[in-house]
Amino acid sequence: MAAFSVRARRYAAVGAFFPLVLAGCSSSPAAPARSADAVTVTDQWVKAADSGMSAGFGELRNSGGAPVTVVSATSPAAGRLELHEVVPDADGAMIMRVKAGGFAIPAGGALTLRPGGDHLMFMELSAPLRTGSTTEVVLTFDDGSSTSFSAQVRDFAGAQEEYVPGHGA
Ligand SMILES: [Cu+2]
Repeated sequence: MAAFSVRARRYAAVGAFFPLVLAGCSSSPAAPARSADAVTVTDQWVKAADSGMSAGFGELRNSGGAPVTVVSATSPAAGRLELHEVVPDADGAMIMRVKAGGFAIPAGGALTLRPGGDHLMFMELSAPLRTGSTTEVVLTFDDGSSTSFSAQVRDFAGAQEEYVPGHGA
């Protein structure tokens, strides 16, 4: 009777051990990293505008070991955001359009959003973007993760490329 009791306690101890092992696995380094956790945004700003469209810029740095892609963006300042590139049209004039496939950031690399290059296009501004104010932006990646940042609104006379809707989408 006494021997049986000892064995029963030993089984109970083994049973209690397994859930701890499983819990440990779920947080192991082999678990896939979220794109949003690998990306930091610096030098971010948005061009001041009274209505219509504006554009956002900054540096997106990917500290991860795998490439990541921004596939969409939102901001309370605009009805919608588009991911734009600037390219020459058939006549050599610089135009902007939706960047097919989104913004890819190489592993360990960076993508600079700047006037005359890739940028976040603010469409259908919900209110004037006043110099010195800030606005929130959320970037969503192709793995479904997202990161947000606050961008300062600045005066800027450039970034007047003609918009060609429907291209590159
Ligand atoms: Cu644009």
